[in-house]
Amino acid sequence: MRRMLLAPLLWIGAAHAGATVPSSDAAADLYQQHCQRCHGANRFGGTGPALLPESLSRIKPDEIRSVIQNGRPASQMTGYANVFSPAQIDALVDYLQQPPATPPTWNNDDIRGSHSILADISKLPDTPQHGADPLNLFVVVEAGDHHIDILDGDRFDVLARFASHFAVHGGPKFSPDGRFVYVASRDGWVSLYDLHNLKLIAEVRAGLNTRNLAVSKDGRWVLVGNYLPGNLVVLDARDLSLVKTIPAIGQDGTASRVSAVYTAPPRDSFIVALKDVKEVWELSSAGTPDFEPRRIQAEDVLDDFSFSPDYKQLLATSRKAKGGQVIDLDSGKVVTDIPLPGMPHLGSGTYWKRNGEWVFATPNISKGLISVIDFKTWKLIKEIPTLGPGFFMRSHVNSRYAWTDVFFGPDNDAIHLIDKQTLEIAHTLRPMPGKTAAHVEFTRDGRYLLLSVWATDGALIVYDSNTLKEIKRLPMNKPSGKYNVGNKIEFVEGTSH
Ligand code: DHE
Repeated sequence: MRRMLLAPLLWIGAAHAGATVPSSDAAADLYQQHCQRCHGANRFGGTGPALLPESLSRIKPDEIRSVIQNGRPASQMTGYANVFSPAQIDALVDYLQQPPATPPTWNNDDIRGSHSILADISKLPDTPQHGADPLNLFVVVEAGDHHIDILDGDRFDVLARFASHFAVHGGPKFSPDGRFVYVASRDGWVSLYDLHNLKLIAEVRAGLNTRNLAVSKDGRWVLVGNYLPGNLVVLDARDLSLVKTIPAIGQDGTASRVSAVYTAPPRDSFIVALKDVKEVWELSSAGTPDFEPRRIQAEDVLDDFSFSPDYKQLLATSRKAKGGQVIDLDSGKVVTDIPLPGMPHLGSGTYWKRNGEWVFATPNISKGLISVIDFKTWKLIKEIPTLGPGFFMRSHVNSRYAWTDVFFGPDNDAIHLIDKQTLEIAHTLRPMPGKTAAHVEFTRDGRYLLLSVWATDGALIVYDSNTLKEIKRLPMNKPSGKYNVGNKIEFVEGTSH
């Protein structure tokens, strides 16, 4: 709406600007009018990535121009070709490659200075105070107004709602007993929330532009992966105090951003994907860890990855390579390439058993198809055409179907239910016609599932997973991800890890 109101004014500006090349000040003004809402006033990043020479250095100016003109398929970035004149776009491309007025730094003192303890855990009861099943709670991110809801997974009532930091992205992670949840926002804030007492415990800003976080197997450490500064930040999981920062620097000295961090419970380690150097890192979290990375050479840089069910291999994806690679964590070797033609939002793929064998399936964010891959042979079993590219796919061991969205295009209100054995689309639902339907998560027993209608006047819809009947509809403001405590702490089949 905001953009539509401004557009006519900009057309006048564009015609005017056509004669002369806009100055750097004019580009800075355009940035503040149109870009800062997502990319941050200082260009340090927000919902969108940081737009700084450091983060853009590997991208050619023509590519930056094309993204401003046409948008970016795998993200929320839309095209501005009808808003800016070509000269204005050129000026913006140039502006974004210049250092910002305020240099982007975030050091250990900044992290410590941002840390606050909001409640004294030692004075809080250590049993659930809400009467609901603590392992069947849901943490629901309401992206529209930056809030988080805690939902009773049996009655589907909201038990608590609190403000999050700007643009929570990626799955919140839990302590092994399910009492604490750790939430990261794109602007670097990490929050610690007590699900027994429904209280915020602590917060810290671990970076300027954060990718995601992981919690160690024993629940002692939180590892945060940052784009800006390109580093890993180790926090004490009890209160989010800073333990250590580890710059993401490749063996040859090249500085990198961190794409993603995950915990690998059977290995008692963290696995780290690096975005600018061809390395995967493993950091042991066993005993008293020193957090020194073991470096594994990859064939390409990694945007993200999924684990095989036994956590021995990574299915890694790279936007540049337009495909995937399988990396064996024990041998530290790349095993093979895998056909993933449409840039999956990989952490959101899922796996299940078909004819007794594990299969992996993922939507692709730039192609309307689901890739189904055999975990043993790494061969493509099937590409299932869908009504459009999607972000997420979820299932449960007790569900016949894997649910997957059509996030992009005219059919973004559709949800496909893929039969896990026949690999055919068994049903297509349209929960709220005309509004994006996306991201489901099952209750702990798999009997029900919660689906997001991703709109300002959206909703969280509860379905019976067998009859597919709607059980309840809770109005919500752009509900995005939702996470079941029991499913997450048990790392169950069908959900994200
Ligand atoms: Fe995500 C998870 C990366 C765009 C919503 N997304 C993740 C994770 C990664 C990732 C690495 C896993 C983190 C974890 O769970 O610990 N996402 C990326 C991208 O690289 C990409 C394509 C571009 C970018 O903007 O960074 C991207 N993601 C989006 C969106 O545009 C979405 C739809 C809206 C938003 O919030 O920005 C989006 N991503 C999500 C959600 C999850 C997620 C809801 C958690 C899924 C889950 O079930 O665990």
